Amino acid sequence: EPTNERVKANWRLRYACKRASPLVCKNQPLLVELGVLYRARELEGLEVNALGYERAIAVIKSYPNLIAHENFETDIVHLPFLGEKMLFKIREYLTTGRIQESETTRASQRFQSLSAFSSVYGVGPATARKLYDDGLRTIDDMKRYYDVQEDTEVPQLGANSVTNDLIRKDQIPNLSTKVGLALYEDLETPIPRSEVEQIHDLVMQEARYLMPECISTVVGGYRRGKPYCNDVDIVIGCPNIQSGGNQVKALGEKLIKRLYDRGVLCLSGFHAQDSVRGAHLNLLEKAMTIFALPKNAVHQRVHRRLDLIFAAPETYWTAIIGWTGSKMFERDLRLWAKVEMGMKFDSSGLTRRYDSKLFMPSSERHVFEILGLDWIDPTMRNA
Ligand code: DGT
Ligand code: MG
Repeated sequence: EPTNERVKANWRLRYACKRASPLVCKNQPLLVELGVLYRARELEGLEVNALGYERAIAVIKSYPNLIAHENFETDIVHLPFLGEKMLFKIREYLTTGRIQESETTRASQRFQSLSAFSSVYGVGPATARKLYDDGLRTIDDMKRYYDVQEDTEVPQLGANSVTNDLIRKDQIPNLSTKVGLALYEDLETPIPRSEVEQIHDLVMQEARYLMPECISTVVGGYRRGKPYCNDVDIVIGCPNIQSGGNQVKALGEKLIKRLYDRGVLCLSGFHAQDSVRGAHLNLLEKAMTIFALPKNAVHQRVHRRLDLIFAAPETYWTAIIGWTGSKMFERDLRLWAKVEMGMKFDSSGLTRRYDSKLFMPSSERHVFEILGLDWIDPTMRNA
């Protein structure tokens, strides 16, 4: 059943997890302009300022009508998170069809360079700024700086497992930057839905060989309906897995090994989940990998970032919600759970705060129910 009428009428509310947010909204061109301003602040490390823009963008995404002079005073000035400065920019767009600051920003060398640097796998805004301050301007500058040439050896697909058994944790960032640069063109190429599906099919074919009863959901932007994705995110669950001990991780490691043996992985590392604490210990494991479909596939040999999330039964549904996104939807879901419900929500589980009791939801809908939220279809979670 699709997102209900009540949620569709919720565009005035502050929590993104209570609003319907389509992938593309009526005011998309305005959001593209505001998106530049958001990105510029994020790249400059102005986090509070960036969040303000991110929230404003999310609020406008839920507004069901085209913003016009007729509804500006009646609706827009009353939307949450739109302060004077934001309203000024929207008004500027409304009257001139453009936002001056967005155009200046887009044209600036600094913005272009920082955007390019931070589009490399493993590079965040702080590193990007440092590179710019060191005089670098382009991806080619960056390739020289990191000593990545045309013939730089990228780990070969399937050649040898590069897992955290072999690489020290502190070497991973540098290694991933080098790999990110060596594979820059591949990793920049958007992934069409049909290729996401092929990758999912292949991964699950191998997973079911190890555990016939395991289940999976493709999450991330794919699940929110994006026609092209930047990476592939898959949550894999196993109804019969024991939550104690290391069974979740063991399944993950075995699957990674099989994928190497099939020649479709060239890099992987396991990451401890963000909330590895108390009740959630060993319930969720995440492997970040670089994957390419085999030679005979329709879409072939383009390196793709593939994140595999392995979940014990207790956390399967919260992991799915936590990894479907969007980031703003997730942020407000955590906030709602904490402030309004006295609960703690994250990908690895849903707990009551006063006694840390872990809930065991039986479906994604059940998680929404426990949180006292109306159901929102994944395609309407693009806050
Ligand atoms: P894209 O760029 O096409 O891959 O778009 P998304 O929305 O798939 O973005 P992505 O893959 O970075 O993340 C998917 C969702 O998963 C995102 O909305 C938030 C969540 N997520 C990403 N990284 C982490 C993480 O390290 N821990 C947790 N708990 N959630 C994460
Ligand atoms: Mg993704």
